[in-house]
Amino acid sequence: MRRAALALAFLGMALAQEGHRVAITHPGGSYNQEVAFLWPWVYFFSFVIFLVVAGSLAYVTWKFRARPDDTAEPPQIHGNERLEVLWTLIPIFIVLVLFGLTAKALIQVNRPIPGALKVEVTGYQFWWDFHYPELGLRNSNELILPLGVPVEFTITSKDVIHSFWVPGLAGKRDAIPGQKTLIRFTPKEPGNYYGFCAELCGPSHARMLFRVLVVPKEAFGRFVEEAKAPPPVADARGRQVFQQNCAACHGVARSVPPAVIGPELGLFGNRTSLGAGIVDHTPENLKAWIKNPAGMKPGVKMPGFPQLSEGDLDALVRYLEGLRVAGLDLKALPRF
Ligand code: HEC
Ligand SMILES: [Cu+2]
Repeated sequence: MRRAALALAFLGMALAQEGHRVAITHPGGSYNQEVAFLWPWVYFFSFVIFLVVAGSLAYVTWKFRARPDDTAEPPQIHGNERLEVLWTLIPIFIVLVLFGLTAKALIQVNRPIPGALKVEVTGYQFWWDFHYPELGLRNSNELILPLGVPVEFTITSKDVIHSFWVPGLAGKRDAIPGQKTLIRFTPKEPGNYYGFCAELCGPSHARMLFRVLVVPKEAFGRFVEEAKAPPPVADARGRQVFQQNCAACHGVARSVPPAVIGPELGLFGNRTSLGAGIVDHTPENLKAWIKNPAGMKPGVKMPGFPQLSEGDLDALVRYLEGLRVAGLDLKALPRF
């Protein structure tokens, strides 16, 4: 009995955590703050309408129920002008109030913000690329943002339609090949936010995740400065293995190479996740990924490397883990 209660409690906690991860009411950013403001109004009017409609229906059904001594047809009533005017005017009023509030929120979230940090988001089957054109900086699958600084995202895709969605921060935006879509928001709470692809895009659509790491402004400034340096070489042999097997698809320059096929790995050592957010970043998961990515992600566009010797694999992992900037502890962030 106590065990069952404990299991239930854990389940509740797990659900609460999961719920929080995808909570669009979590006002982690300016966009969601507007949405969170709209919700109580919509709920309020919906509740009042529900009470009035369901209440009158219940009342009328009970009051005019058939009685044993009913023989003739009851009096037939056709139309009631006062009532009809009333039930036209009240909904019009409600619609106008909701329209006004929604228009205000829409204008607010779509207003261009001068001096906003620009980020170009590109969706690929099945991963995400993030480029800061003004900073000459590029990272994949994990997007690092400064707290309290407005950001303007330009979103596109290299293959099929994807959709960029971080429920804890803002609404969805489609990533459409050959087109650019826009979304703007200011992160208001530091943390590790979960992002999703919200448009069915192939066998691993559900495994096309990403993370948004909102860090204090000073930490972001340091990160940008440190990331300008060429990536360190933690293991010379590992680097050689990388050049021979991986460099055709993966860049490590932390900037935009001309033609990329796979995620930028120049900041890979700082990632909290692996395989576009699907598993935690550990050396074991990394080895399993390199040997057989398709085992973790069906339809993945990276070949496996089962032929690498244990020694080469270890060296490669050391090299990849070394591709990081110091002084950026992303694992300590609260998770939303
Ligand atoms: C043919 C191109 C190609 C080659 C060669 C290749 N990869 Fe990849 N790699 C990809 C693609 C595409 C992805 C993204 C897969 C996904 O998440 O859907 C990827 C993802 C990764 C990731 C996960 C990155 C992240 O942020 O989660 C790592 C790590 C990685 N590759 C390492 C390697 C290593 C090490 C090698 C060499 C042994 C290698 N890759 C060779 C195309 C390639
Ligand atoms: Cu997708």
